[in-house]
Amino acid sequence: MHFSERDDNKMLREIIEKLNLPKLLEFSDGSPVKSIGDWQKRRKEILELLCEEEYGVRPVDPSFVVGTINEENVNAYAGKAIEQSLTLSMEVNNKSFSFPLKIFIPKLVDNPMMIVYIAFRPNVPDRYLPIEEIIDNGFAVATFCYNDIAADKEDYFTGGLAGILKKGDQRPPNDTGKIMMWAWAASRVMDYLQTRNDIDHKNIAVMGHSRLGKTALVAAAYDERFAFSFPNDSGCSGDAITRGKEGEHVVDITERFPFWFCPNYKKYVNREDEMPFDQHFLVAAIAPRFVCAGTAVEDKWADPNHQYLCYVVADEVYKFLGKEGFIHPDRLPQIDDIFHEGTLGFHMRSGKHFHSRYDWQRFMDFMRKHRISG
Ligand code: GTR
Repeated sequence: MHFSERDDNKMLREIIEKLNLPKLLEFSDGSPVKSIGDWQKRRKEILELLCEEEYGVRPVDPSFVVGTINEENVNAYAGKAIEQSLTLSMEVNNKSFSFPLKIFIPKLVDNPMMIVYIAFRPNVPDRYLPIEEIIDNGFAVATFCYNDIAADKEDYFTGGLAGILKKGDQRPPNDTGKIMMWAWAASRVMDYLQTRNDIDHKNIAVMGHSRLGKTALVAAAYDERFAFSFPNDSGCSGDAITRGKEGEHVVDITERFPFWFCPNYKKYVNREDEMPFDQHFLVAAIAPRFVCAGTAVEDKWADPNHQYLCYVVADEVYKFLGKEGFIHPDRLPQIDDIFHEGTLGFHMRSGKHFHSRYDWQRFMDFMRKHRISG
């Protein structure tokens, strides 16, 4: 499926021009990005900016991560899968930190592609994680519960990783927010996965829904070992362009969930036009790797139109790097749209905010289609 209007995109360009977005291929001092080397520097600049202004400083990588298998069922799901319960242990700030991880490996497939799923709840299966269906599709899964990293509530950064990183009573302006902590934990799972020989290391994805879709984007932006990112219904502060969007804004999200972000993000409450970034910076920082988004037509709080526009705009960097980028028609998304041809993918399903099996099927389709060989 190719769209002849693709290079023109007149209608979408008009919408985007009005948003007056900060430029991707221009350094913060105004000089242009002219080469791949320039882009690598620009990417660093973008990642630092997002740390400073939105998600907070990224914690340092631990010097080691050890995975201990506590329980194993080699005949799980009617004998189709190996199921393991593990503990990942590491040292952060000279203190030990550990969290539980579950791994599912399909037995009938050699070298399965792997999805790191950042979960709301520790139990598997879960309404967002239909594990048997995923196994039957030949994918391996590694999953952890975000609350085991840092609690998703205002606990004044006293527990878990947040407690270990805490610097004092007053949060510094660029203090690490919890989205960044959950994303950092996905990288620790990646550290551990490097030590296994039963998965396809070239095709490891990170996936999450909603606040954890935001997290899946941050995880892939800061860790180039993730070949794919699948943000589902990630919306505000995830994959939706903030300027001019419907539904949730910086004012809403920072009021209800200040602990997801660094304190600096609050500066932009009702001043979003002054942000030196927008969410296309986050998606572009993943280039040239794959990102495929799930959206829902009734999820107005996230705003599927502005999610779509984010990929339309981030496409510029993918093209600059010689990739296909986002292949789409010159119009806003419609119900049942699936755009999977390019490096950036997108679907919009019927219904509300939810991580449905339909979303899972589309993400698995995308990963099969773009599997990196060798
Ligand atoms: C909402 C929040 C959204 C989204 C959602 C979720 O309350 O405003 O940004 O993250 O929670 O995670 O389900």
